[in-house]
Amino acid sequence: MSKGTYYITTPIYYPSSNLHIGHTYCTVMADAMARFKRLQGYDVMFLTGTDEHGQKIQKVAAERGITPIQHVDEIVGGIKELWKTMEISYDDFIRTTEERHIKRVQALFMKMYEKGDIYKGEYEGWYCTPCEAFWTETQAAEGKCPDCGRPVEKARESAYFFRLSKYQDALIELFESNPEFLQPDSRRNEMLSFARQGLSDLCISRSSFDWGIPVPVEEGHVIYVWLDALSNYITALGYPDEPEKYDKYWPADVHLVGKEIVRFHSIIWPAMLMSAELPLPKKVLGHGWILLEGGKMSKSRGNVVDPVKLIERYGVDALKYFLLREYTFGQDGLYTNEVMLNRMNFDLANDLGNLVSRTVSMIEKYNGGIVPPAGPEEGPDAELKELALAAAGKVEAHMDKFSFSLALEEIWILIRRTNKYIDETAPWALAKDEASRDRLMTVLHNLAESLRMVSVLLFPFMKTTSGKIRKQLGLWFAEPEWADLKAFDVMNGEEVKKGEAIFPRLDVEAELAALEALNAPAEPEKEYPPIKDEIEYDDFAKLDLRVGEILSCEKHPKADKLLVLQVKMGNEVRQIVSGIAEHFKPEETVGKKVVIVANLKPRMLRGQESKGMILFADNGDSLAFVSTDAADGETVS
Ligand code: ME8
Repeated sequence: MSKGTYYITTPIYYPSSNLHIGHTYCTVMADAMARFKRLQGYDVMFLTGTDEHGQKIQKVAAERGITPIQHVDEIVGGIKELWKTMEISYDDFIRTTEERHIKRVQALFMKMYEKGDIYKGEYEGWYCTPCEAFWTETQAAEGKCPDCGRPVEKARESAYFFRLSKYQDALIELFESNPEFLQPDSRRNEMLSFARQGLSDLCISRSSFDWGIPVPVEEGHVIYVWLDALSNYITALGYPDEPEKYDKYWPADVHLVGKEIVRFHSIIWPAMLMSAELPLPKKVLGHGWILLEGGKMSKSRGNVVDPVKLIERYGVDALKYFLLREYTFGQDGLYTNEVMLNRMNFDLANDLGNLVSRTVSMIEKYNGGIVPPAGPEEGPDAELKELALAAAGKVEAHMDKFSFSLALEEIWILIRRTNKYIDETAPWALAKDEASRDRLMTVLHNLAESLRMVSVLLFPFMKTTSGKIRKQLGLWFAEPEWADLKAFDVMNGEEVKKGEAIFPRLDVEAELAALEALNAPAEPEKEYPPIKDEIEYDDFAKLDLRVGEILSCEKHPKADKLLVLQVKMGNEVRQIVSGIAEHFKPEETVGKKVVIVANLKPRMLRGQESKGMILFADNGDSLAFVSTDAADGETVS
């Protein structure tokens, strides 16, 4: 029986370039929560997607020399591939360039317009292109964006405005009367004081570029990208024209967002919904950033951690575990390879990996691979059972607060206790004495049971690992259910089968070196001069290019930069003066076969005649010969 609906969203990502580990952090949390709620019996709707309009995307596409849609199609393909690799269980993926979204954003705009909350005016302000955000004079102090610190530009245009100021009191009332609406508290206090300082009306259209959703009431304007993007949370549900899912899932239980976009989600979005007379989301949760030593990850600074490389090396679950376990929700945290590798080694290879392999091996060795039934309780049995049976409730309580790290810690308390149970009961010693056989069987049963519980508890966080454990325990036939955690003594007669180590031990030093090499910032892309204007074939055909062999070469007597070369070209030897003295010594040129522009009008260069020109490859700093094996005198065409 369904426990009700649960609607969770991630931000929709900008497909300006590929996503880094910081972006995956939010999606991994949302995925864990979605799976957790499903496991508990909720009817879950998990939405993610991409935010594809706006000046920034238009700019990036133009720089790449392709259309915006070509650009976003390519990047979005990569993002979907990444989520597939990471086993992200989203129920829908909304792209803001989809027709279903466009028409519904326009419908929402009209609803707000007809309410009288949208009016036309003139906008002048400071605009941060990378953030797509307009700022007031005080906000953009010193000409810098208060979010990202990059320079802002003055922008002025005739535009449509949303009466955000009208909703100021309602928003203050919302933050004050419903502290749960925005968490953590630090963010709520920040937004409360932001709202109390006074909200200006918001400019919600642009006419300086066209990559956006057209304003339905006037041509030549596109809807501000944040209005467009925020609407995704209801357009994906079919609002307003196909309201079945909307009626079922809205209002959202939670919008998970990064701390820098809390303002958009807790002020602008609720005000838009109030204007359209729609219910507000139940909760907005702002998470912290994953930082690198030296600051925030940024593609343009070349300091990003690529999740794909980590997954290829350590697997999806190791990365998910690390992200969920290491960082405290709401706070910033530092990423280092070392911290990650230690987590993988201590928690995954040592604690969990060992428990699985020891348990399965001992059941194989001491009972022919069959899980024995429960037996009389003795020694540490009661404590182990109690801990295992209490785990579900504790994990639930932490998950209610989005404390993923503490939820996992709770599971690891059980894992570590079970490992300790092995040491305390010493099955290898029991196996030596036939009289202890019953006790040995009870111990094996309890180990299998505890591990079964662990496999259920882990399922929302590390689905594949949970599956591997269950397969080794002979539980492959059943998907785990939360209710499986209610009883301890249920296993009897399952056939265990040892598999590969679920998390092999890592050589931290060697891995550190390998990761260093993998994540070394790529060389900045070299810039090449643009291709010159097109010419006709006839223009090209006028050139007479020949192969020549350099017979001798000496310095020009009167010019430091010039060399004087004698070049054999078929039956003729001619003198060519070339400006290459800074790049080659005279003797380095001798014997080289080169391409010559043979019909270039002869010129006198500082008193020496030059008949033709030798071609070189030029990388801006140095020259290289364009050599050939062909015989001198042959034509090049
Ligand atoms: O803001 N650590 O998109 P976006 C943690 N399109 N989170 C990080 C991070 C890091 N190092 N870097 C980025 C947008 N993020 C809008 C959203 S929603 C209607 C529109 C998070 O691709 C960031 O905090 O720039 C944000 O929540 C998310 O990635 C998307 O960022």
